[in-house]
Amino acid sequence: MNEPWWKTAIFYQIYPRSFKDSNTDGIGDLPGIISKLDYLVELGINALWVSPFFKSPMDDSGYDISDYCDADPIFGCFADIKRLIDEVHRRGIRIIFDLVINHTSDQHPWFIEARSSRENPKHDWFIWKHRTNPVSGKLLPKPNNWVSLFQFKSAWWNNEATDEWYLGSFTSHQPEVNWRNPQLKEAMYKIVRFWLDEGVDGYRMDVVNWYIKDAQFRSNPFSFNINPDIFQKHIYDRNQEETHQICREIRAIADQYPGDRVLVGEIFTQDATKAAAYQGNGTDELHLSFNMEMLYLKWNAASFAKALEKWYSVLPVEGWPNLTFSNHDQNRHGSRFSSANKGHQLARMQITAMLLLTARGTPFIYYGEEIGMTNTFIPRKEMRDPSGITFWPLPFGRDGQRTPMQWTSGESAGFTSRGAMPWLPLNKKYPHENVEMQQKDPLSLWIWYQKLIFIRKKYHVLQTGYFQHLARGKNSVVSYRRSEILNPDSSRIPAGTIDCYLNFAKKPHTISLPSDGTVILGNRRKEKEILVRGRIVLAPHEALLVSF
Ligand code: TEU
Ligand code: CA
Repeated sequence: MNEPWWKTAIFYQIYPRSFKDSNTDGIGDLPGIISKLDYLVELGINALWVSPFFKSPMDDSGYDISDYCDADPIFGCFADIKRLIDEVHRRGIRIIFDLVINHTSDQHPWFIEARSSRENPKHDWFIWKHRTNPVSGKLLPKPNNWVSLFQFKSAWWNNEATDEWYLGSFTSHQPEVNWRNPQLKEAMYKIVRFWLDEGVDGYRMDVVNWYIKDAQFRSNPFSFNINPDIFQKHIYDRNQEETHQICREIRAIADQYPGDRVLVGEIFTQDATKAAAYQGNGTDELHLSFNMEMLYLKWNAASFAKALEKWYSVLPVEGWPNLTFSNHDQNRHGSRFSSANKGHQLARMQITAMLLLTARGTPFIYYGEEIGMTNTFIPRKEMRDPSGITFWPLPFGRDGQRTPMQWTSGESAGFTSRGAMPWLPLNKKYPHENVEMQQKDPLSLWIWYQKLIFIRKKYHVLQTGYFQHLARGKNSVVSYRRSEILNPDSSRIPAGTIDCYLNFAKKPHTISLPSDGTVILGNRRKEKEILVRGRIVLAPHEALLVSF
């Protein structure tokens, strides 16, 4: 089989501030990540996406970069980055970095230069509008109604030195670059090449669909949707056609390198069709694109099935799906799918893990989901995320899903050393929800993830086999078949086929097994148990994987 590695890989997202602190300042860092690579090997992970660790004033926890080619001192130094790449590769793991090129930090030298005068050669590298009428000197109205996502006011910010506004759609500290300027483009492409030259296996690309803005800067029409649209239909500040050209150009750069470098786009929209569009014809734009719809699902079998079906149907024929339920921006699915009943809580996490790791598409695990981490309540005075502070007391802050990894039941959950203060409060549940305890408990979620990961690696059909829906959420059951043959006939199931049955409800449900099978993994049945064809009663919240 000659599949590129990223089709069969199991990704794990690390948020560097929160993974492991190595030097007692309470902030996770690169040496900390390196010290936990063997942990990831044990779990079975073979690809990493590391959120930004580059030089940054941290106005958006590192998604505001002031030097793309070096580490921020709080995370380590350049040599640590090189060591991370080497250590990861030595273990047969791939690694992708976060490419944040829709905007820079306002402390980036490019912006400092650009804002100094209208004549500066880099002035046009950012997006500007006149602030006052050149004749009367009177203040002009804001150019349009575009809003900054994390400050919830106009996205146009004052620059005294040039008497202009610049555009910053996240915070005022994240000026948007002008992708229509050829020199800016070249400078960004140099950065793209920089880490590829250093051996990185690809990029997760931040807010790809925001790169290009409407040339006429028209105002967006009104929308009723607050999150993520903040009351606007983003037809002029997002998803502009020219963005696809940039994707093609970056793809062409990646393709010049050996070893199947991968581009994974964050397409910030809940519209799967748009997410798929950034894979172009399946060979000319991004290799993978996140479908954010999966991060907003409620605990409902029909909506899971519908979202999956939609995702598979909108991708280009040569495109490839990826699946994820949590990231650093959205509430952890341990909380989104929470249940008051503790038994159900574990089962729900088992069900989503089984779906993530047995459906078709490259899985992305967010650090801590393997132990069922949930969101942490963050009091106002301990908030770090600008959006949390802006919208408080509305619950739009993102700190709650970024709290330190829970390694042990000891002091500071083993995240930092004795006496050090973690940068965000620890989740109070850590004394009984942590890696150390769960690794010893054969019935824990950690062991469940580990088993699923090894199962996915063992059975090739789970990686690249066809996907056929059986029950699309009817009676709260999602079930599907993975097979090397397209839509096999239920009366003649080819050997090597695997079925997955997931009961989302707290009541049992009877299904019909097409043929005698063997339990590969189940949360209500023993492994290797033989199941006879015909009626089978799925227990409440049962997750069952059967091979034929
Ligand atoms: O995210 C895009 C983004 O703005 C949303 O995911 C947002 O965080 C969400 O609506 C909140 O509910 C990317 C990064 O992933 C995010 O961390 C950055 O803050 C943002 O871009 C700016 O770089
Ligand atoms: Ca540290």
